[in-house]
Amino acid sequence: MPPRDEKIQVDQRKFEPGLATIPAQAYRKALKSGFRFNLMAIGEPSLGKTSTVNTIFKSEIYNEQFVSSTQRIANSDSLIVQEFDLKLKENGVPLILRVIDCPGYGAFIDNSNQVPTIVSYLDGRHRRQFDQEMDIDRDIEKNDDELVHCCLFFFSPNCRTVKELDLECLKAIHNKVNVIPIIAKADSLTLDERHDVSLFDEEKKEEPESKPVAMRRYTFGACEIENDEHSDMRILRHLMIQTHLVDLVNSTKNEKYGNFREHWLTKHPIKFPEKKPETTEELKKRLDKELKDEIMGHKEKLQRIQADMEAVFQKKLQERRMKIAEGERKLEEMQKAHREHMKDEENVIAIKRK
Ligand SMILES: Nc1nc2c(ncn2[C@@H]2O[C@H](COP(=O)(O)OP(=O)(O)OP(=O)(O)O)[C@@H](O)[C@H]2O)c(=O)[nH]1
Ligand SMILES: [Mg+2]
Repeated sequence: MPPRDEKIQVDQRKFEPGLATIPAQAYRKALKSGFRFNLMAIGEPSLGKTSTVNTIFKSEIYNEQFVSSTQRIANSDSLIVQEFDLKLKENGVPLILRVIDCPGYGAFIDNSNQVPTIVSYLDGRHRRQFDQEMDIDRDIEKNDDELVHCCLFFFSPNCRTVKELDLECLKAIHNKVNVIPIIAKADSLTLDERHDVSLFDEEKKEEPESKPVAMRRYTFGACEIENDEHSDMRILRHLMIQTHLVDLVNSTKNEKYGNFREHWLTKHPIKFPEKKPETTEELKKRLDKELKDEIMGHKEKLQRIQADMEAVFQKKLQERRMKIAEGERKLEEMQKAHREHMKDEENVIAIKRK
């Protein structure tokens, strides 16, 4: 007898049911439904939020509908959460990008209501997701994930320590959204200062030299945005879009939204309507009623069957009667024809006798 393991081993040469096509199927489905990425940017005025998001996606994401912090400060005394959707496509791969900006963050003398505003926005997204899941008519194919998948959090380069407001905000949002901290305008730091706060460490890739390069010119030289020696922009884009976009989306759903869901359900457990236990009398009544209904049902069914059978019988009887009447009519015609024929024959014989 062969050893147990050998018995269940599959011959790899014959084992080709088509598993290799599964990734292609997933790819086709993903292309069809498209991808969604919801990106938030938080930071004090003029730290480069707009410039950074535009540079990451190599597009003019922000348009005239977006309010800058300067406009917000002039027109109001608090922050707003502003969202803007746009469709991007690269080599046939569609992405719906939602940029969520918070113009006015850290811009006022009293910034005390700002963190609650951001938290309530994030909780609102989670709550919406939860309500959609609980909806009896939920459409699971619909790609309208509105959770915030990533937050670029900008720190001012001029501070020795993290500001009170930033700390409060990070504490409040870190378990609601994936946060990527960014030292804004790091090109204004010296090399030593920059080394101390370097966020990413990745292999460098050569860019073709002939391409035009985005850069900032200073009296002392130029800062190339896509050059890893000068800026972490290329590495940030690589991490956020090329290697970890799906991870960010999934971890938001599984961990961040999962936290909210667990917390929410603990606080608001789903209550099913309580049913009072039946008394013996009620049980007897219910069973009697069910029995009566069943007997009535059977009687009605029997009556229907009898009526159907009667109708079929009457129909067949009618057909048979008509057939007999037709036969009689034909027989009469034949007798009549025969009588006439005999009469003719008699006439012919009488004539011959004369
Ligand atoms: N030195 C330097 N300047 C930058 C950088 N990014 C943006 N800037 C400049 O900073 C200024 C403000 O940039 P924005 O991108 O509008 O900043 P923002 O944070 O969106 O500003 P608000 O929306 O008003 O809060 C512009 O003049 C940019 O050119 C950077 O990395 N380094
Ligand atoms: Mg801006």
